[in-house]
Amino acid sequence: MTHRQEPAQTSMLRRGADLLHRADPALAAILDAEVGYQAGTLAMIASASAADPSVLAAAGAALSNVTAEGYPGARYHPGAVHFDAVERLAVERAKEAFSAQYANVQPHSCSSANFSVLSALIPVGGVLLGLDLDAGGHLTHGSSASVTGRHFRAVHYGLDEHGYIDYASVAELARAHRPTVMVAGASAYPRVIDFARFRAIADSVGAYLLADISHIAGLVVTGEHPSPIDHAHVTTTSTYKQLGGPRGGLILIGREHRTPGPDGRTPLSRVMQQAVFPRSQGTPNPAAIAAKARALDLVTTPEFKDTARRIVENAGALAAAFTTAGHRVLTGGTDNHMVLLSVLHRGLTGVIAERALEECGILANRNRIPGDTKPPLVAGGLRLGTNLLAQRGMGPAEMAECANLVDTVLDATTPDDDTSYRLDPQTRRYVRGEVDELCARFPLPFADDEPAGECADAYLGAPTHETGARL
Ligand code: DSN
Repeated sequence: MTHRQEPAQTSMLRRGADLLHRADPALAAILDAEVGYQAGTLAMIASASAADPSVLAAAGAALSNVTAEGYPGARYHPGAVHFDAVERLAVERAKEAFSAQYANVQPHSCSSANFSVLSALIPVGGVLLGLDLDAGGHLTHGSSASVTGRHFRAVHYGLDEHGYIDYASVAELARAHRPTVMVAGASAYPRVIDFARFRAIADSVGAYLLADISHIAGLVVTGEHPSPIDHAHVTTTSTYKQLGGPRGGLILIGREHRTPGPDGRTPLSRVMQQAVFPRSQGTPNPAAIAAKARALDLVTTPEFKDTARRIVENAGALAAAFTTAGHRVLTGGTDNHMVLLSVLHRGLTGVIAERALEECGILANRNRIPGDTKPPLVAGGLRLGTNLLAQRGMGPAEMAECANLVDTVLDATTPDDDTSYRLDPQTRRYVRGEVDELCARFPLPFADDEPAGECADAYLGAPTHETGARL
């Protein structure tokens, strides 16, 4: 009889986990507590989702030990035979998932992907047109706090009086400043982005269009949001947000893959290969690329499509429940996974709302909103997302419960100034109990049978900031 052996990678991961517990119990205890914390926390962080355990296992692969600059078949080191196969698989899956003609799976994040793309297309001092950070843009879209706002002359468009992207002003700014690249994409924008309209504006001034779909990539893959792939010259995304992958980024190109780059000759696909390696990155992360390959397989499943549909449905229900409860929902609703509230209208600041909710086991982050008078670390808005709620299997009915819990906490929070506050202890206990019950009723898909919210709290003590403390 043949003895059935445990596969080598599985055995290594199991031995690694055992060794970690024996050799470094302090670290292992924190990592275990995190699993319990995630299981027992109602996370409504718009940029988060839960990676499938098979994605996490791939991210821990022995492949991590491989050093191999370059691309499959053209490496600068020997010993990349399996890494070549993995990277080719990841590229094929990325192309298939997004119906793209070109994919680069090496960027360590979408920030680094954006920097690679922008620095390949725009000369130093050239013009970049992107959404303003306060209007929901991203640091890497030309913020003065980012290298993209220092190497390039960044011009920013904003929102109209209803909170929607002001396309007329995008066209006007494009005409006035003649950008080399326009960026269509956002970190805090709850409405559909009209990539075709952006492309028409880009064409009218001869600009390249970069679409950054980090927040909505899962909706794009499943058709819940229109795809930019054939509208934009280049598309970038994170892999850890809605795609449920590892920390990392992708660069994708659709029908423009043969379009010449800035030198008028080299096709954009080749420009992007060089833009990542050697221009902005050295060694890629082979295990992260394996994990991307795994996640990119999962995003084509019917289960993922169903979750994406529920993400959008839930966000609509959440926005409606907040509106009914008297909150000011920016744009009056949402088309994607995100709901933005102005908590200034409830006499609170974003940081106070964030911290009071965190005390009760609810995670949503402060966010600056259009016309915000508060500094970035304080902010006047709260950004919530439904990715994890949908992954837990919650539907519209539970969104009313979630909105009610958030509303209850905010109502029981009394600010002393912009950053310190008092939260009624009875409300804290009540909401924490409701959160525990909700999390137990709708466990994370990867959770085991032991939700450990309170015990995680007990191990780690208070959150990393002091409760109610000043910034
Ligand atoms: N950290 C991301 C977000 O929260 O939107 C942006 O990169």
